[in-house]
Amino acid sequence: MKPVLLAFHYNGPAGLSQLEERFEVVKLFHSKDPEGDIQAHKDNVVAINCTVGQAITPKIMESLPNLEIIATFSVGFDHIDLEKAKERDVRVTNTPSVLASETADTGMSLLLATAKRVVEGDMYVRVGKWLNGELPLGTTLANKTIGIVGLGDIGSKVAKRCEAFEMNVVYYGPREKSQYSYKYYDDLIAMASDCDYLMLTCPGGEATAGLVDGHVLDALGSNGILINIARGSVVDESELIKALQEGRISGAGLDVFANEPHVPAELISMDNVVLLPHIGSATKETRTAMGQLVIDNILAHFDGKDLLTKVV
Ligand code: 8YV
Repeated sequence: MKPVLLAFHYNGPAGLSQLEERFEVVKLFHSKDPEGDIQAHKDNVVAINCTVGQAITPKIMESLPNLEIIATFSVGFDHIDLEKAKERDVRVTNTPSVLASETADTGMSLLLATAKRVVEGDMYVRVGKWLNGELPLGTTLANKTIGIVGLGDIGSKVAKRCEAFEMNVVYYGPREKSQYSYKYYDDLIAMASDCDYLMLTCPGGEATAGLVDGHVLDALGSNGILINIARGSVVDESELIKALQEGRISGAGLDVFANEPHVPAELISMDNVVLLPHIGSATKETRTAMGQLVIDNILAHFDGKDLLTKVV
């Protein structure tokens, strides 16, 4: 009998067939009764494959006595209880570097689209408004200051792209990174008040929950634009809505939300906001590379090799 892999996430036909060579794959992504399926296989489950939004709770881990590894199809791991994983000696892996450039590109798409009113402009042409006059002016990127919140894998790729756009790059995070010459702030409000644009690229989870509140938005100011490609939880969403409604910031480009896939009606109704359905890493090439990295981590673990991208 093959050991069982609980697949919360569908890793495509090629990924599935690689996994099926080694495991009995329980396809929870198809299941009408995921709880029942987990219970039916619980003693044989050795691996979990999951992604963002699929909470791997202490309760799930406790119900799987032989679980050895959780491999998430994401760089973020705020949906996995790491304390419980450590306590139970369960490995956790993610997919960091393979998606960094892609996600940075999504951040730049949102930055350009919001500042230069690209989506609004497209609609302007389609509904025939151009016939009656010009679209209101956008905002320049060159020579403006962008503050990056979290200069990690993705944030540093955003910084490089912003340099190519002739922007002045500064950053905020838990510590200064000596390998970069960008100006570092240990105070987010101070940084926001020096910035035209704020781009969030930090991890989600408790440490960053509500980091961008009304005070940070006020510091960014009425000409400022917020871009979020991190997690919805990093921003106090109701404060963001208020700040946009009251003109205390100028606009926002958002790929992530507090309660995905639900997006507040207030945001949907605003012209100065560009909304994306969490597509930071969503290209065929990048998703294929992420899927392969998930599998390679799982196989490395069961072959007794070092994990490629270990979280714990
Ligand atoms: C998801 C993401 O992996 O990597 C992350 O942390 O948020 C995304 O790239 C993707 O949405 C698949 O669920």
